[in-house]
Amino acid sequence: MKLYKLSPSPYVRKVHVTLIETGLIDQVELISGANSPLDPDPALTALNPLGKIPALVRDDGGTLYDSRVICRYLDHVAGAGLYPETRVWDVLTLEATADGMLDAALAMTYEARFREGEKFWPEWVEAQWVKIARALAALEGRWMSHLAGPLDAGQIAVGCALGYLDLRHDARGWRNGHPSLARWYEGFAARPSMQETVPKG
Ligand SMILES: N[C@@H](CCC(=O)N[C@@H](CS)C(=O)NCC(=O)O)C(=O)O
Repeated sequence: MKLYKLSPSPYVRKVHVTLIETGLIDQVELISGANSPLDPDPALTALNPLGKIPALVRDDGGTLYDSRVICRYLDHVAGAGLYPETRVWDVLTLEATADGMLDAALAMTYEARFREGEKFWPEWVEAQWVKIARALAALEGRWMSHLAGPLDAGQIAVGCALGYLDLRHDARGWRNGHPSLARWYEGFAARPSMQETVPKG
């Protein structure tokens, strides 16, 4: 298998952590490249018409995207039980919550990177942060017992989302008002799979 990646992408990190946790990491060639919404890599758009990473080329030549599809596929191949049948809807909802946080956080990053000067829209950026703040409150208020349970794909997604907040939106201080979540993240971030995939730059 081949995984198209870009170093600090939190969606790629979800897949990378899943590869390590499922023991499939040695079966995948990691292909690094540059990518941008304004100038997508043609090699990538040939695989994923949306021009987004991660994209996974399977051994039979078929390509999978996005991170949720790839993580579920890898779990299926490895039989790792990261989407356990008994609580699959909770796991998927938790993963969707974390991915939604990432979508909002990435939109904030892109607003600053691609819409400089007069195009920059602060109210819209704040509206994205409000989504993240509501999700943080939901994690702290409703999801802590799930997060404390056996490893699953929802936890991996939350870990990668919080790691991305540290990387790009540290000044927002997400830990304030979320002590249980901050404690959980401290333990989760110490996992070898998280340590090996710490984003750089
Ligand atoms: N829902 C997708 C999101 C992937 C995504 O937005 N990746 C970013 C990099 S962090 C990207 O490739 N952006 C390029 C673009 O938006 O055109 C997933 O979970 O894989």
